[in-house]
Order: sequence, then structure tokens, then C-alpha cells
Amino acid sequence: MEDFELNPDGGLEVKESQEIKSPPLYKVFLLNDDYTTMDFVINILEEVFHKSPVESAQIMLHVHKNGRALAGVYIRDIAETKTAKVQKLSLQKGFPLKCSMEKE
Ligand code: TYC
Repeated sequence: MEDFELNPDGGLEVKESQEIKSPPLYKVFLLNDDYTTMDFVINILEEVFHKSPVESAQIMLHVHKNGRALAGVYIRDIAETKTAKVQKLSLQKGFPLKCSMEKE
């Protein structure tokens, strides 16, 4: 972001840029496996990643066909929390569903 200040003879001068750094973002991917049910993956996408039912079904099918799909992009804390939630809910149901995180 650029800033301006007045110099001694009244002109405008561009101040050194004052960068506000945004935090690094992390992609969270859902990974395919042979045992987790399609319905459970759709539920996870709706409940944890706040996707619509239609988008959830599309993302689930993309994972099923291609091995993985992007579920969302977040700051590290949020990405870790979502990954842990997926792990916990999957374990509760006895599914091996996994997420992976990748720095953008
Ligand atoms: N491959 C699974 C099946 O045939 C469905 C599935 C989709 C599993 C997406 C995991 O992240 C996943 N039941």
C-alpha cells in the first residue's frame, strides 16, 4: 500500500510503501480411498467445508475419479482445525478418509 506526505516545498511525496503482509494460505485436499462411503464424504464437505449439496457431490466425485480434490483454502490454524475435524469424524465412523495440507 502506498502512502503520501508533504515535502518541505509543499509537494506530495510518495512515502516508502508500508506493506501489510497477509498470512500464508494452505490448500486442504480430500484424498480418495476404497472404503469411505460417498455419502459420508458429501456430509463432510457440507458440514466441515460449508459447501452446497451440489458442490459437495461434484467435489466428492472429483476425488473418487482423480484421487484428490481441493476442499478449501485457509490460514494455517483453520486448515489444521478442519483437517483434524475430518480425521476425528472419520475415525468415529470407522472410515479411513484423509485430508492433506499444502502451502499455496
Ligand atoms: N472411493 C470411495 C468409494 O468408492 C468414495 C470416496 C470419495 C472416498 C472421495 C473418499 O475422499 C473420498 N466408496
